[in-house]
Amino acid sequence: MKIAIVGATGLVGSVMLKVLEERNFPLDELLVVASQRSVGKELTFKNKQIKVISIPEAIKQQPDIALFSAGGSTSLEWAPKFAEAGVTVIDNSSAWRMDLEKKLVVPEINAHTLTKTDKIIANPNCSTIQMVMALAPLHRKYKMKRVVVSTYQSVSGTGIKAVEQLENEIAGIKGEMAYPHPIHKNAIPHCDIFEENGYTKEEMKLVRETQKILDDRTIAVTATAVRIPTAGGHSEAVNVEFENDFDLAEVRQILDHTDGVTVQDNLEVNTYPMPMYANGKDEVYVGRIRRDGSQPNTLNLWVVSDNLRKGAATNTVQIAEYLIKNNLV
Ligand code: A2P
Ligand code: 11C
Repeated sequence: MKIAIVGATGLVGSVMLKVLEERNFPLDELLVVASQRSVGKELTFKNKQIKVISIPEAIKQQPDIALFSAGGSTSLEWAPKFAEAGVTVIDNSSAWRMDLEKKLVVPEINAHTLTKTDKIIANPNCSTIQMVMALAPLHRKYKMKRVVVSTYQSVSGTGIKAVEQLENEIAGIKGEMAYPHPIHKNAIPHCDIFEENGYTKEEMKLVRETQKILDDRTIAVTATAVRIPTAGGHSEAVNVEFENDFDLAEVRQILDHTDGVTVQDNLEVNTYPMPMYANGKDEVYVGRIRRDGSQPNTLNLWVVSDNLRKGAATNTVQIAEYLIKNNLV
């Protein structure tokens, strides 16, 4: 397999390199691709130096799969050109997620819908992936009616500039601002741009992408997305109302048996998921599992995952692994 990473010098791109290195991925050749300003720069992969190439050069070299994480406008412009050249694109931007012709895939949930004709496959938003990983198995059993989610999102979700803003503020250095406000010692209820309805785009991704991945437009979702000064992962307080009643022990058992989900929930020893410990891991951690006593059939969960790994790079690589394993490229 010849794989290209488009956006290989970026935050997610560099995690894609790491994830490919760690897994037993069937790789014969890796192309690392970025903007013109990075062409010729060298990146390390499996102790070897690989030179960054441009997008047109990458198309010429005809990879089997291109993993894109170079922003929405690059995806909109270039993903169709790769697809026309016969390359399967797995795109981590928001460009194609809600396109009716494109699949939005979390492998543990809906990879079985993929076929050979899917040439541009969308990777969901990080905060959606971790939430649906925890909710999908419960939805199958109890049928979800409504989800109320509040997120506590890492600065790494915004990109390198935001990580630097936090580091500069901690060090007392004046630098470029990625956010309209300081993030150190702060919580900013504003992730991505505002839409006309007063919600942010990040909040609406949680609504629309959840319905698309679970293939159920009847699930009501409402979200508040907040940026906090952490770097290790996103956290989410999820309140979910089901059509059918549940048993808490059974909920734990279902989550315990879900691939990619780890339950961390032992109050006696103060065990619950936290971004500091999710950092660098591929799992989605679920804890604080408890019944919402204010209305019937309703559950509260706390869900944490490394947004750059399962929320982005790992999920993308898992889609590629699925395609290869099932002869879909
Ligand atoms: P470069 O490093 O050359 O700017 P991040 O998400 O961390 O901001 O990274 C974005 C990634 O997308 C980087 O690898 C960046 O490359 C790449 N990128 C941005 N714009 C383009 C473009 N027009 N063509 C190719 N790659 C791009
Ligand atoms: C954040 N979820 O944390 C965003 C980052 O739509 O892929 C990823 C944006 C996206 O700000």
